[in-house]
Amino acid sequence: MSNIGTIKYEGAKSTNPLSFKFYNPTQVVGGKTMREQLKFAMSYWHTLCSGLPDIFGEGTIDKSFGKTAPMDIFKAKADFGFEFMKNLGVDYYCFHDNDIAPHGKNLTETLDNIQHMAEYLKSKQKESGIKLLWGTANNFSEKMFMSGAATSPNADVFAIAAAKVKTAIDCTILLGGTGYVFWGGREGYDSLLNTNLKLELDNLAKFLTMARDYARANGFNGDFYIEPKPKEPTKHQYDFDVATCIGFLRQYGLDKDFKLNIEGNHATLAGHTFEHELALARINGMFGSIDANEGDYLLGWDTDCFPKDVLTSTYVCLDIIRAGGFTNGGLNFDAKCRRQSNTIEDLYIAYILGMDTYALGLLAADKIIKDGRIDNNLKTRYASYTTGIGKQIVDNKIDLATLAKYARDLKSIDVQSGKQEYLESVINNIIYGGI
Ligand code: XLS
Ligand code: NI
Ligand code: NI
Repeated sequence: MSNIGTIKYEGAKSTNPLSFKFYNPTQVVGGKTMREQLKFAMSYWHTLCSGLPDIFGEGTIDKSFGKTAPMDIFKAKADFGFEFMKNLGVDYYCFHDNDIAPHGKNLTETLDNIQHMAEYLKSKQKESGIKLLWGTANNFSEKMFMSGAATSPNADVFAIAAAKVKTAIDCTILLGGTGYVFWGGREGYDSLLNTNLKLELDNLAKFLTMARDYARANGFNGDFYIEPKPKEPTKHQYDFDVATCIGFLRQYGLDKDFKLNIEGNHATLAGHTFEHELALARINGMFGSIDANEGDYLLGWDTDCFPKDVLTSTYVCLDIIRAGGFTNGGLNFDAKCRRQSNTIEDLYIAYILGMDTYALGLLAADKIIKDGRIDNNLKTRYASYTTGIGKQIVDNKIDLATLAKYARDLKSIDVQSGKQEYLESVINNIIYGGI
């Protein structure tokens, strides 16, 4: 246990690193408190498990929390995690099956350990009021998953993946989780020379369908999420981006049960902005949950940095508000400290950074909506679709030949400025106007 206590809101003038400067949980923004709007969650894996290794070197922080026996280590992780969330006022967490319990000698022992620890987490939830946002299964770390899980060429691996997902779903139900995530892990391929693309995609859909049916039959009413990511570890991940996932889910009839868990760093790896992915999910009714993190401009992989970019958090919060807020989802910090930030204090400060960044984003997004300049400009820009020929197009009241005749009779047209720089300056004006 650390000796760091409750983290309090001290306001922007405070220089205490262990205080919130902008995140004031009880402050009402847009009709709800910041705490209700943002629904922060702790990622079990980065926070309680990762020792921060990289491909050139071992971990720099020990996360065994002073214990040696495997089960004791995992209980200590849970104890620390719940204290950590309580101190920060983080109300939710997310986990992979293997994050919460030690591996056993075989699959049955491993699954028993996971179930046993889920009971322990249930008691921790009960005494703290902290809730599970979503659960998932790690079907990518072990050697047997090297060629995928649901898309493995080996049917026995498919079966083992199914067993793990069944237990992870059971635990999610036990813990009252409102979501269940599938991140594709190794569901993808590196070479077409050894890949049956059609069978792999069909199998992936079959796997998700079975998981959905099992969970629904066993009382899970929450949302399933696919978490898009374009590459890493495989060259071609099947869940590339939001558009690809929506197409896949619709093709296989899964779009009623599945939404998307959108991660900032995955969006940028796919060549999109975070807000593009969120907006596309939203307009398709598939906005679900958020993995809040960011990449590094100079490194081309999933660096999972804690969010610090207020412009991005502003755009993300605008989209959360436009989607009507979270329902079953929340804002999970799928983020880790840099390898050189290897103390428990660094971990607290990293969460404070992320939470303050999203508090600023929420405050700015609320101001942008109230200010009205951005929304009004958008309305004016598309005004030609609200009357006359434009309205007929929108209402499906006109055909191509009639449009052609209309076009020939036009005397002049006036395509107006997109005013991008003006709008960007409005955003700066709103965000930094108080400096
Ligand atoms: C990896 C993913 C992973 C998922 C959960 O890049 O972000 O952490 O969120 O499996
Ligand atoms: Ni993630
Ligand atoms: Ni990621």
